[in-house]
Amino acid sequence: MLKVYASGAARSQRVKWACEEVGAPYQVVELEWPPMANPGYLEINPAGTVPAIVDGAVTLTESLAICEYVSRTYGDGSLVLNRDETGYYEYLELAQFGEGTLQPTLAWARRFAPYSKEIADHARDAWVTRLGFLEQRLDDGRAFVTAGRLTVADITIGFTLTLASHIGRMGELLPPVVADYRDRLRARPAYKRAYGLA
Ligand SMILES: N[C@@H](CCC(=O)N[C@@H](CS)C(=O)NCC(=O)O)C(=O)O
Repeated sequence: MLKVYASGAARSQRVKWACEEVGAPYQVVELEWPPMANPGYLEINPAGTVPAIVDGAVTLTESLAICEYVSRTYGDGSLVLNRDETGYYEYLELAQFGEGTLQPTLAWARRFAPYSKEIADHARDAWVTRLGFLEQRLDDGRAFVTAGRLTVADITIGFTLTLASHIGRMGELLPPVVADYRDRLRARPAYKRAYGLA
C-alpha cells in the first residue's frame, strides 16, 4: 500500500488530501519533528523533508510531484492537466505558485521573523503582495483557481492558506475573495478527512 511519510500539519497534508480526493488507499507513517532526525528516514528521503511516499518501486519526495502521481495512478488524472489540454501552463504556473512563491513567505514568518523585525515586515509584505496575485485570479468569482475543476494547484495553494492560520496573524491578511476560496476548499469532505475533521 502507498506509504505516506508525514509529520503533523506539514506539507504531507497535501498528499493526504489528494489521496482522499481520489480515494487512494494509503498508510500514514507519522514522523517526529524534525523529520530528518527520525532513524532511517534519510534513506527514504535524503533531503530529510516530508512528505515522501513509497509505493512499491516508486519513491517520491516533492509534494506536487506526489499529488500528480496520486492523481494519475489512483484517480482518473483529473487533479492535473495534460500538456495538450487548454490552460495547461496556467495550471502549471499556479501549482508551482503555491509551493514556490506563496509558501516561502510563511517559512520566513515562522522561522526567522521572531529574530528580526525587518524579516517579519518583509515576510508580511511579501505574503500580502503574493496573495494579490491569487486575488486577481479569483476576482471573477471562479470556484477553483484554474481549469474549472479541483486540481493539484488548489491543493497546493489551499494547504498554504490553511497553514497561514497557524502562523502569527498571516491567516487574517487574506483578501475576502481568497478567504472565501480557502473556506470552500476546507468544506470539501476529502479535505476534512485529510485533516481529521470528519
Ligand atoms: N518542496 C518540498 C518541501 C518539503 C518541506 O520543506 N517540508 C517541510 C515540512 S512542511 C520539512 O520537512 N521541513 C523539515 C525541516 O525543516 O527540518 C515539498 O513541497 O514537498
